[in-house]
Amino acid sequence: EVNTPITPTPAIEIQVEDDRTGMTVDTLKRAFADNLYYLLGKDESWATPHDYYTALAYTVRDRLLHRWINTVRTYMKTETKAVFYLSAEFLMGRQLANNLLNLGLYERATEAIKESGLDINDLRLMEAEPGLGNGGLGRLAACFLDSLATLEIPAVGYGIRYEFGIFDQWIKDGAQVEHPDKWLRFGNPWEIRRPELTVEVKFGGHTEAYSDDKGNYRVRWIAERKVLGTPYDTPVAGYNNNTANTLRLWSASASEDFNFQVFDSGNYVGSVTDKIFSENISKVLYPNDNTSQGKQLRLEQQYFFVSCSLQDIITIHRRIHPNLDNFHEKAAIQLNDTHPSIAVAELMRLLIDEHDFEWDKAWHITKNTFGYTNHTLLPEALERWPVSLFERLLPRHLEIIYEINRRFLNEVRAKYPRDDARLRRMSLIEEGAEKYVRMAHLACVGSHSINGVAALHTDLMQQKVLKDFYQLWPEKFNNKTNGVTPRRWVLLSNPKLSELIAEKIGNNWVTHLEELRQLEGFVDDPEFGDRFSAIKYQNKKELADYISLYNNIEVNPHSLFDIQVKRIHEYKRQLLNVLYIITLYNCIKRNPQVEILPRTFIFAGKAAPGYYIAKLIIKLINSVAKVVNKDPDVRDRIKVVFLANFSVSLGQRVYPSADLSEQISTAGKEASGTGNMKFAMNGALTIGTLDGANIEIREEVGAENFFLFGLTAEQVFAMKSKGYNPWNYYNSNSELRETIDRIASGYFSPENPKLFAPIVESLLIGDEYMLMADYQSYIECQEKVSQAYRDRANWTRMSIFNVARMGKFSSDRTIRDYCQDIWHTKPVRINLPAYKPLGT
Ligand code: T68
Repeated sequence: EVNTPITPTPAIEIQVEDDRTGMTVDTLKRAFADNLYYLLGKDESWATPHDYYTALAYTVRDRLLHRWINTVRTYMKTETKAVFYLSAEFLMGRQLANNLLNLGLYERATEAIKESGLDINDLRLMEAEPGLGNGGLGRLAACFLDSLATLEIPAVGYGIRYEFGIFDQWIKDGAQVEHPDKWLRFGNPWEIRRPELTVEVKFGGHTEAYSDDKGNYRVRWIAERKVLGTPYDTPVAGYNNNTANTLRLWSASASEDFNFQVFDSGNYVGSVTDKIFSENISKVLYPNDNTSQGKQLRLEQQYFFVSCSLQDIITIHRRIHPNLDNFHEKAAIQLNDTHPSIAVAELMRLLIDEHDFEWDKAWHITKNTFGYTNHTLLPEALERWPVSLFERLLPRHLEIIYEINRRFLNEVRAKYPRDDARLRRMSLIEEGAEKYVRMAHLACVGSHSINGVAALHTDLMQQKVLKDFYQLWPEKFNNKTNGVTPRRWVLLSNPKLSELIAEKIGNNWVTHLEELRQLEGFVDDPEFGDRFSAIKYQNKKELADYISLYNNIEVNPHSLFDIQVKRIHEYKRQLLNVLYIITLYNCIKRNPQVEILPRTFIFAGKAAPGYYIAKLIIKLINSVAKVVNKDPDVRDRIKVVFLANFSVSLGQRVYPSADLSEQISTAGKEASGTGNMKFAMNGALTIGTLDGANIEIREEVGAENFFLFGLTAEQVFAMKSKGYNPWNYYNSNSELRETIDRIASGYFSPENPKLFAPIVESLLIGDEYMLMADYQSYIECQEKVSQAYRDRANWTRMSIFNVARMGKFSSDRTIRDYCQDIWHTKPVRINLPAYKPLGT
């Protein structure tokens, strides 16, 4: 069962009613029936729920196509600058309801489906979620596409059409088990394949020097193999406007003529193997977030989609402009982390080798085209590729990178004479037993803008990881604090709250989130407060039903819903949350009569399949749940729930149901966080450290409406440099000692008492993420949370302040800032003429 969103603004109408573009209930109903019959070849005697979903999806897609075609046509006529967002991940979430909402069609489609004897909520659940991302970075790209379309900015998202997205997570005996994500099994009605736009991508081989007919020194790249990239386009509708931008994802296949060469030599098996190698490139999403695995196939994926995309952008440019001289004036290409940073070398190669540019002019265009967004400071996530791998896979690019580096180091040398240490630190090549190409350095040198994703993150980036680059080019650096789209994360996920807000302040907040400030006028209105908290209760009840259905655990919707949903990672410190649960449990075991506030602890999140400790933390959460949930002393006052297979869709249920949002990363480690924003926008209070965007959220909502604890980033660094010893905390804090001893004793794993020893060890030896240091502060802060929740009226007040003051964290604001400071792009209004069929 899913929520019914509201449509607060009247939809823009188009002038002509016909089966494919008409927006009335009757037209929609007829189109739905026709699509079922003619596209799927079914009627009601055969159709499955999935068929009905597909028929409705095609009905919506037709309406989208009309906007899409007009958008593309308008962009081709106007010569304004466009944004090209290159990202290895786009975590789009389900499309049906979001498209209905942005088109202003939700209510009429609901009615049309109802008149067809069906329930739109059943149909919505049939859609497979396109999980083409790991977490924050991929979802940010999706929120950005929504905002770009809503702000009417010409934009294309470029990425990879993975056949298998992020794995399905099952929980078996409390542990994570990965299953392949077969999201395309029943087809994808939202995409359109464009075989005529297929491009070729080369790999391997060697380079040759030659002189052209003017006697110029030139290089040609003789590749060893070629792969084809075919684009699949998905329209991205703006909210309540006529814009439909494009998400263009590339799928890899074998290049036919290349295979024939192998056939001619009689190597049949070799040719088939080669075909499989080619198809492997877009087969599967690498399931790591915030780590770089350094696999050859991953570099192949990166180069594949970058080369396809740049060739495509150049083709688009050349349809409108006579040459590439003004490329950087018409195209702003943003690199979503370093995953697409090979684009710097690839654009240079295309300009010099294929479009006859001289180095300096090509470099000017390249530098002014690219912007680079950094998403992490964690050393294990910084991408570096062995030079030997580069040489084998991209020999021409390695030459170009060496030349970029030679010129760059000359510039550094000129500014900092006799500073060899600095040259070594800044070089694009890391020297050592094995040499590496540093992709962040390539991205910095090849871009005119380098940005972090929250104020603290940008600061630390400038002072630590990219310090030398900041000293050399301070003007390139800027901050763009992340945001999330209020369309999906409030309007679609929390229809009841949206309706209440609309009743009080109208609908403008959906595209101007700062207007939520007007809700502050209602904080002392008891009627508003009651309705606000009744909505939270309703949302919690719905999540309780979900938990009952999928986890077979009964939770009390009157208890405090304390929720931590995000990727499982040591730096995010799900384990600290568990330590608090065990502390509470110990407290109850010591004195079963103790007064404690009823709480439901909810977790969800995937662990990278090769991340041993993260998977063990999942097992620990479930093992603690098993003990706590059934212990009669607990008397149902504490419940622990791990929801399997966290996803965008599950997030849409979870964020609106939270009382408390856990944002407890070690200060300095979480670049921004975006879940923190989704929770607060839906009225959850945050318990958090001064990390990432938490700092700015606290600034906005007010310190009195935020539960702060823990060391600051500065204190973390100072403590580490003095020599941090977690044993001091173990020895001096008896509550902490009991908590750790409880895990170490095997109490939660009687069948294997040593099971969690590696977790205990991670705390007592090194404690990289300083859980021991923050423990006491966290426990005390959680006690304040419990006290605060007892005064329900005041809690609701604080919760309303959170919703009212989250305007800054709309991705519309973020995108406006990117447009103004980095991309220099302006909106293009799309008008929607009546559909005029060919030949009429
Ligand atoms: C996240 N990064 C940041 N990376 O951790 C988060 N990494 O603080 C921030 O809010 C978010 O980006 C958006 O800026 C990621 O999500 C990855 O998923 C990732 C994927 C592949 C390789 C490395």
